[in-house]
Amino acid sequence: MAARSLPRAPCDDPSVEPRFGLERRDFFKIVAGLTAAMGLPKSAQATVANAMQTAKRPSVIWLQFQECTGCTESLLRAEHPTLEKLILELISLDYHETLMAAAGHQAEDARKAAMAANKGKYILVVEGAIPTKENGIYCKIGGRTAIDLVKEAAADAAAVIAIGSCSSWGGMPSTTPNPTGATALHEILGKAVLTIPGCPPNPYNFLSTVVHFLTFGKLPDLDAKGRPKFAYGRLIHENCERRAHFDAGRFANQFGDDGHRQGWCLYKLGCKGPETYANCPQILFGDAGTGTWPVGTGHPCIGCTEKGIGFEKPIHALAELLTVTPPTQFARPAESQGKGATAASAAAVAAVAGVAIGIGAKVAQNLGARDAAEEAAEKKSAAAKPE
Ligand code: FSX
Ligand code: SF4
Ligand code: F3S
Repeated sequence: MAARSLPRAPCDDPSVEPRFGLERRDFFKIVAGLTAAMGLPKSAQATVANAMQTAKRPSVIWLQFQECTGCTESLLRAEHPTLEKLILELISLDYHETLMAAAGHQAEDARKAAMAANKGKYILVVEGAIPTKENGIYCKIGGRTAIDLVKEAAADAAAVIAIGSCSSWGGMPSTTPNPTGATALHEILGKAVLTIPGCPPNPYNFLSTVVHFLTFGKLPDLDAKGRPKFAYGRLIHENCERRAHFDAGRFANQFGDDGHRQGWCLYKLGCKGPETYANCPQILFGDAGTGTWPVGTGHPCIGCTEKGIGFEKPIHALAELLTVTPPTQFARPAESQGKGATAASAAAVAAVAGVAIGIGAKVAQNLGARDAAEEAAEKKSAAAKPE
């Protein structure tokens, strides 16, 4: 029987990164990934690595209101333990209802103590929407409304992060008819906050945001909706592995049909990738390898990061094509497969040769006229030939 070596404590080995219990090689692989995910140049890797190893862990107070705890679950139940470990080593999670052992008055005291001990310095993370109808009675903790609790906690926070779509823009609880008046965090606070939408959000984007904060002492650049540009700057459609099929006009028309089985584009099944900003195809989910994101598994993106799309727009409804590229670069999504050339496809072919639509159609027309003229000439000469 082969001898089994006993596992060593990580810190016994000088080649091991002490803070995270990782081999240095693995640690630097993660640093390289995070640096790239934040859109920073390779030269920033050393600074990022240094901050991750030495920066003081910021205190984080995490509140949960109208939600399904999916944000927390996605953070803690990564297939591979590295992500969760990294996050918990980088921050000091001083209050989190799902994770703490305390309950009742003890939990209330723990929140107040954590806020007092880190006054003005803690990061407030809010998961879940905040109900506002009937003065907020639909979500109360310890006898106080979510509105009251979140305003109190935000007053002394150094930074406020809305994690998940519920907190970022209202998410699932805010969908029509929104019986509880579920509202986004920024509307309750009356000021902009950093948002990490997604239902659930990708924990890698939370980790990158924290690492950015530790490395540069400030939050990353945000878009108009408060989302880190490094994570939400591009449409899913721009980075989708099925994009070549879209461009070539190869679509799944039904779940389980030939196109679906072959991994073709899911646009006609209602994929919202063309109108949804997120980095899902680049960073994937669950740290479990390739294909681990909705479209990768064969399901259309439902636009879970986008207000007005996720949970509002029917799953089968066609997405608006937002990408600013010449329209003739698009395939003919409205055309059914297997049909012969149409005016649109003739124009698309002409556009590939760099010709504008109008001229393209003219070229196609001229080609047709030339063919007809050649055919007539051939017939004429054949008829003129002696028997
Ligand atoms: Fe659930 Fe979070 Fe969705 Fe909402 O994620 S995964 S309903 S965004 O607040 O817990
Ligand atoms: Fe990918 Fe959806 Fe765009 Fe098709 S429509 S390329 S599946 S993002
Ligand atoms: Fe959500 Fe679409 Fe990404 S459904 S997880 S934004 S692929």
